[in-house]
Amino acid sequence: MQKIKNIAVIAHVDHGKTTLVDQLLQQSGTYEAHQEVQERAMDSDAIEKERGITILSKNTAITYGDHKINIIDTPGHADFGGEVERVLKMVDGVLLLVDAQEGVMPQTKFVLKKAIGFGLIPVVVINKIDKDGSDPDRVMDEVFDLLVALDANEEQLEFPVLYAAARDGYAKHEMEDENKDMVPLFDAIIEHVPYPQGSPDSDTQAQVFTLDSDNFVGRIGITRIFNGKVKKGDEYLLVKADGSKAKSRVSKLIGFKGLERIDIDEAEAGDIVAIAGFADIDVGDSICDAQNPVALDPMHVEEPTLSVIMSVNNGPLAGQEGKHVTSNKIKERLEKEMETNIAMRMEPMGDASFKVSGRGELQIGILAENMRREGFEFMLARPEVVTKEENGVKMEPFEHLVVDVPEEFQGVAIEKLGKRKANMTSLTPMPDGTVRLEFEIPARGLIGFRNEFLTDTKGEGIMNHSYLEYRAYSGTVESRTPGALVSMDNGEAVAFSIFNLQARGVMFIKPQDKVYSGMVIGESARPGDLDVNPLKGKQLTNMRTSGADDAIKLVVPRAVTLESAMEWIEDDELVEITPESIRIRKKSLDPIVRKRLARDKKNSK
Ligand SMILES: Nc1nc2c(ncn2[C@@H]2O[C@H](COP(=O)(O)OP(=O)(O)OP(=O)(O)O)[C@@H](O)[C@H]2O)c(=O)[nH]1
Ligand SMILES: [Mg+2]
Repeated sequence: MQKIKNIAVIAHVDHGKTTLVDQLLQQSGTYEAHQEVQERAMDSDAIEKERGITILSKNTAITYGDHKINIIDTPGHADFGGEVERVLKMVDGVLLLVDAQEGVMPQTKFVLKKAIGFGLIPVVVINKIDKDGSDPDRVMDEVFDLLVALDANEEQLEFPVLYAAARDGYAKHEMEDENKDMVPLFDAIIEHVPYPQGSPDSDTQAQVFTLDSDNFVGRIGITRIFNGKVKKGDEYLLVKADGSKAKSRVSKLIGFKGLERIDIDEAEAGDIVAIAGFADIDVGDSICDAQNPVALDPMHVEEPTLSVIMSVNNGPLAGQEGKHVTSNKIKERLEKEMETNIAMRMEPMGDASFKVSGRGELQIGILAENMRREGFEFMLARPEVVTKEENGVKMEPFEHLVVDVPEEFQGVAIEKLGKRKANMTSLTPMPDGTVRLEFEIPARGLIGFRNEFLTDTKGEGIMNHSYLEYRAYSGTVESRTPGALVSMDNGEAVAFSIFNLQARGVMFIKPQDKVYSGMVIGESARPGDLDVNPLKGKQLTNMRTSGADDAIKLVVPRAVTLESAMEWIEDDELVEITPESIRIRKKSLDPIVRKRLARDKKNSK
């Protein structure tokens, strides 16, 4: 039997997980000398590459000496925390990375809490020790305190620690040691991560933790084998979470080797392999011995906390830029997404709209971004938190928020967060002159906060949050103060009028952009919406002749991105998304209807 170690790499976003996996791949000798590992090789998806973040967890396998090490790289962003939770059940150890400067962050807490809960002993890697502001001793203390706070047992508190610069390819036991290679980390994995339990001679039990698909063989389940063997061509019983069962043959068995996948005939307890041949295989399903099936516990995945209504684009520019615009097409696409993305939900709402729920704006934003790249057009409404009722009490999700701000902005950050019902739990001056503030805040209070926070801190503030728990509903939370500049006409925006409107606020459009009546073209400097005309102005020919107009200087408009728009909009606004444009509009395009609604709202207050 092969000696196997199964590990997951976990950390807060950007602390260097994927970079570390690159180095482990490179230095394990899994590759021939001439093969080069691409930077962040595991981030294989287009959006992952572009944004430099991991969205889906992925696995690879390396050989080190006489060991096979299965490594699962996980996403660090809080919205994808559900992925991490699933993965932890599949491994026998974790590498917990912590940035030697940033230290323990919200998602460090989230993932470590889960790992401790599963009884895993973390191999702690203080990473990025090459950074100027790094302070490995302080960070090490933070990790220790966190483990104590999480009720880690004595064995877990004896965790091994390494100091590393993943990017530069070295890890070491003591800061004084030489910067050499990853050998100390490899050795720590072999020494501290337990061997898989289970026996190859027992009845087969395997569990699916990720899905994949292949044009030739269909759905593929990436599984961890806990007991027995899985052989190509043999028949097994697939047991689903709801208890339903289906027998089928393994049509293809795939093993992992570095970034390659290889066809294999057999795999046994302790290993991670990909299995094809089960038509409706899903995450959490068990693959069991056909004669003596004993299913594994279904996986617990935390429920979505945020939802947004997606609807057919019905604005005046609808259908001009996208290929797929109908409600049927959107429904089909969403249904397909829900098959593989188990952390998300979709519910048709009638009148050509759908409620899409997930763990955060980024998760929903990435689905929307993928859809627009595939040629879809649609609209999104303002995200809402998913509330629930417990013993007759209305509950809402709370987040753990950490903001790092230069000292001079501490006051404004605390004040603004207070209005959003945040409760400060700690204030720590950092060595670099910034202050680290920690809060517990209803997730509702965070919607739209990022923009405001960046403005208030002149772009110098950093904020990070991750899901905490459901708590009692905390009443009204303040939202966006500035009103919208709303176009009152259809056509192409004119430079001269944009120039005049600049004094009224921040523009979202540039000359020649298509606009329509009811479209939001900027953020007003004051509260309350303002109807404006971006088409009015002198003809271009006049502009050139007039000396005064030559001085027209247009400020660069604020870029409207999918996520910034989702954060910015209010209840009576929508984001219009097409393959080419992101526009913001009022729900009601008719100015008279809007006035009436605004009046009703005022009267009801
Ligand atoms: N200075 C320094 N930078 C590093 C080191 N390791 C990684 N980085 C950089 O940190 C950034 C994030 O690295 P990733 O490997 O993508 O981090 P990650 O933890 O996988 O990020 P997510 O998957 O999005 O959570 C990249 O720009 C890396 O080049 C290091 O040892 N030192
Ligand atoms: Mg990554």
